[in-house]
Amino acid sequence: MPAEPMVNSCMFCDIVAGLRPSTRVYETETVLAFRDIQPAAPTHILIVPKKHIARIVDIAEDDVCLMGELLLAAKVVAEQERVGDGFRLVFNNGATAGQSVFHIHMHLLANRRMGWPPG
Ligand code: DGP
Repeated sequence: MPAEPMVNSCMFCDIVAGLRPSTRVYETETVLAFRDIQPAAPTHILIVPKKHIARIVDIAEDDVCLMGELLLAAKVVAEQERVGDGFRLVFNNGATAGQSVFHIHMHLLANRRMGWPPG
């Protein structure tokens, strides 16, 4: 059984392609950031590679730069949102960890108190 859905049924691929509406906050050639539709914090932004990769465990060596670009995008978005002093970045990998959309996405959460350990 495949571990990931078909690319042509991926909702984040659709967002990247502009086929599904989203509130975009930042974009480069390789990365897109948009507001989460179900915010878990006053500031909740998803940062995704434009390339379809289902899960962190599916990253290949060729993707190392791209994953760094996600972090660089997080820095820029945090500055844009004026939350540079305090934000949390989260990747959920796999349904057991709470991943519900199988296109890698980094959650940027801010503007509320963060507990530790995370739930
Ligand atoms: P995760 O559970 O880690 O896979 O996070 C998926 C997130 O994606 C979740 O916080 C809700 C968000 N989400 C799901 N569908 C859409 C959508 O169509 N648009 C936007 N902007 N966010 C979505």
